[in-house]
Amino acid sequence: MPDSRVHADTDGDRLEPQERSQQRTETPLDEVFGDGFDRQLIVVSNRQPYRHTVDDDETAVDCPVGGLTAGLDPVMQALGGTWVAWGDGDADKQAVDDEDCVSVPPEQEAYTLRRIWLSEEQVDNYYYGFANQVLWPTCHGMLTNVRYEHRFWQHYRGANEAFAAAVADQVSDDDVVWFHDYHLALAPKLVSRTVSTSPTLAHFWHIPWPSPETFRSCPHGRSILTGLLHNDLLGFHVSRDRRNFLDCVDATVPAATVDHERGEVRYRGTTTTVEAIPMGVPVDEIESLVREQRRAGATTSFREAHDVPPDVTLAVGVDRLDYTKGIPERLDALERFWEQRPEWRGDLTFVQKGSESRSQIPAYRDLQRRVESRVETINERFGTADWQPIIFTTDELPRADLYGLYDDADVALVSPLCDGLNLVAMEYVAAQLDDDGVLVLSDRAGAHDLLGQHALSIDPTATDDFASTIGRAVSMHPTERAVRMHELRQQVAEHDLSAWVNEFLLAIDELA
Ligand code: GDG
Repeated sequence: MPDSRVHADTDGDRLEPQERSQQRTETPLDEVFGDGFDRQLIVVSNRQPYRHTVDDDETAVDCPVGGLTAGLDPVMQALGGTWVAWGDGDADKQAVDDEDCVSVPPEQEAYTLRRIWLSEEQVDNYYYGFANQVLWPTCHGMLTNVRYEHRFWQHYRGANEAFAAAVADQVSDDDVVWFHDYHLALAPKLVSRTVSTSPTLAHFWHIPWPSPETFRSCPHGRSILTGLLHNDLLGFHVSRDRRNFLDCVDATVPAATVDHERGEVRYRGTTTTVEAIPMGVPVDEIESLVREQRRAGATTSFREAHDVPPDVTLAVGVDRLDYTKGIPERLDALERFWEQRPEWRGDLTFVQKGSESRSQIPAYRDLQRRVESRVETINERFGTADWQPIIFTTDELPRADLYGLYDDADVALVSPLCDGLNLVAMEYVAAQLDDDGVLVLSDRAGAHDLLGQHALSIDPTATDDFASTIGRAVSMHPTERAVRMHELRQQVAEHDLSAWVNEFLLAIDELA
């Protein structure tokens, strides 16, 4: 069965919709998102924003937690339109009408969710196969994790056809279709071939784009590129990915003309504008949830539940258990730190929240075992009767509790080996209402382009340097913390979620 406990682009654990709406600040959304945008929007993503399940013979609706679905749901509520996604809930089929549509959110009915159905075989080969064992490791430059089988590709194409057919049913002339991520690279081409109308097609690619040298080994790489070249607009988080994409087109698609300076590709009658527009996090909402947690005296509840005394410094890492996130490297650096700085034994506790993810794939199961065993070794080596160096949990926290934990944490360790952006780094910064946290950030995360100047920058594989940076973070003078965090918060506020949506919609409006 599909894994439903992972995050952001693809994935998500589930919250009751009521809980989500309680978590949202009272903003006049239509003034925040898409100001002046009056075209019908069709969002297309692998994961759906609402899922119907059967619970004790009763139908329940839950929501994914994570960047993409949680971020775009308020946009769709404000603008209306249709969201096309895979119906993976066991009661999803009962909830839809004859056209596979259901109005959401259940309590407000602001837009239409159009579900498409995938068989178990399709999910195994399209989602766990081509998307997550070919494109994901290739785009992250981790070619040793690539596993390719021909059936992966057949089903990837089949699933993209199913998404494209659903879009074709819904779309009319002046509409904007906004595809998301690496699951749907062929859908733009399939839609443009199917429909007689001419909607604007736009795509946001949430993960990195590799160099031509790496991309060269991607099975069906040319089809992936030409699929995307049917979009009018293609967005990446950072300019490095945009540049790599243009270089890959140059190297792989001779029929395409690439204007590197303008970021435009002309191919078979379509001009694709390629932009770098980094996503953001809902800063107002995070701040208001942190304030609520403070009022309720709940920001220290994680610490209290795990018996960490108030005077112990707390560092935190929050990730899906993914081999791109650099979790073993982080544990190596912490071990080195406690080795070299014994005075910090008993005085620093590290919390690693690691959500289980894609556990049908061997590389993910191996990673989880490796992380668990490293945590055990370090805890046995340094732990004492009243101090556990590392608290590792796979439990999902409701967003308010997660933001409360960020608020309580003195330091965040964000150490991916490769990452499109990294929302956790931005969420941690947004939650530092008193400007008193320290962000340690890998120079390989897209977020480093925005935050690298005021975060403590690390190479996640340079264990000694990483360990001494942890030392610097935990002992940083409050004035330096405040100066750095103030700058970081300004960056994150300037590039928040609504700024991302508005910039992307504006870029659509500005297309020739
Ligand atoms: C992909 C790209 C890009 C985690 N644990 C809990 C929880 N989370 C939420 C975090 C954050 C999200 O999951 C993870 O987002 P990331 O950006 O860190 O990572 P990916 O899942 O790999 O996302 C990435 C992103 O797409 C967006 O474009 O930044 O580079 O790989 O939002 O808060 N949320 C809750 N409880 C948890 O226990 N509520």
